[in-house]
Amino acid sequence: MTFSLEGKTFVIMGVANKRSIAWGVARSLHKAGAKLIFTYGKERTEKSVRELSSTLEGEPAIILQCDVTKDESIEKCFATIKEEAGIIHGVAHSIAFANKEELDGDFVNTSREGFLLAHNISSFSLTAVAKAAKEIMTEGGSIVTMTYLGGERVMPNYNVMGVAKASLEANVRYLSSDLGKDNIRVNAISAGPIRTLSAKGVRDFNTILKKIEEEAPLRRTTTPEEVGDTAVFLLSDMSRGITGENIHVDSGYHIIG
Ligand code: NDP
Ligand code: N5H
Repeated sequence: MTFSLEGKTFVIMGVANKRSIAWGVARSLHKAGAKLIFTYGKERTEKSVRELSSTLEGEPAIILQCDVTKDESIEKCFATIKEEAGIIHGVAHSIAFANKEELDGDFVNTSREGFLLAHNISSFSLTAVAKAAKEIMTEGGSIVTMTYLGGERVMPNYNVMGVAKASLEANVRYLSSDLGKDNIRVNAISAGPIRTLSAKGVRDFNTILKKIEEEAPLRRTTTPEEVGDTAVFLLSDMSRGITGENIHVDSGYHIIG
């Protein structure tokens, strides 16, 4: 077994710009020789994904819209992938959303609408994507999603997203139980804080990063490259005995206090 992913095809969902964790995953997968397919949510994201993708050497990647709030969008996207690529060997799901105003103040004030929106995009989307992807992972495969420590512990301001990540982490376990018989593995990476578009506007982000530099066992913050390389491991046969797991790529911060 090696880390080479030559001859394998992976769908990467959630590149918004060069800072996206999904772009870190894309670069690591590309280095390992994999063929990539990108999906984006909003129309306005397409240009950025096309520009980034064109910086990767080799055959141009397939790039498709997949708005995970719409069943038709997911169906159409995976039907096109089947037509254009045949089978796939894995999916990197790097998607989450909550209304900005609910990522501040007291969690108890979360609206029904905001709660459902966060859970729809950040957790249910993994179930819906796994169902569609399963049909074209006929040689077995691996699905990886991104979570955060706020799904296991109460973190200031993470609020409804923490509850959605707890759901996502349980989603990983139930999906891995279902899909194991098809030799499809499902795992999560719990990433340490990284300055991305989603993290923009988070109050005290510098303070959060500084605390990690001071307290995490490795005394440094997490990079998208570190997450990307772990994703390559989870998406490759090197991790063939691992499913339903949540691997923390966070400089070890989760073991502290
Ligand atoms: P980005 O903002 O770069 O990525 C978030 C992505 O979610 C965007 O590409 C966005 O695409 C996509 N998205 C949102 N709504 C939808 C939708 N309806 N359909 C399809 N795509 C959608 O931020 P990150 O890279 O930080 O986030 C990626 C993942 O990593 C998230 O799950 C996040 O919770 C997780 N994570 C992030 C950490 C961090 O510190 N940054 C730490 C731990 C986990 P579009 O705008 O086109 O809709
Ligand atoms: C404890 C914290 C800090 C407080 C909480 C931050 C939560 C962030 C997650 C969500 C995904 C951010 C989000 O939905 C932002 C949107 O409301 C506004 N942004 C957008 O719409 C942009 C344009 C698009 C691209 O974003 C999305 N998501 O579509 C957590 C931090 C220390 C770590 C962190 C930042 C975790 C995480 O899950 O991302």
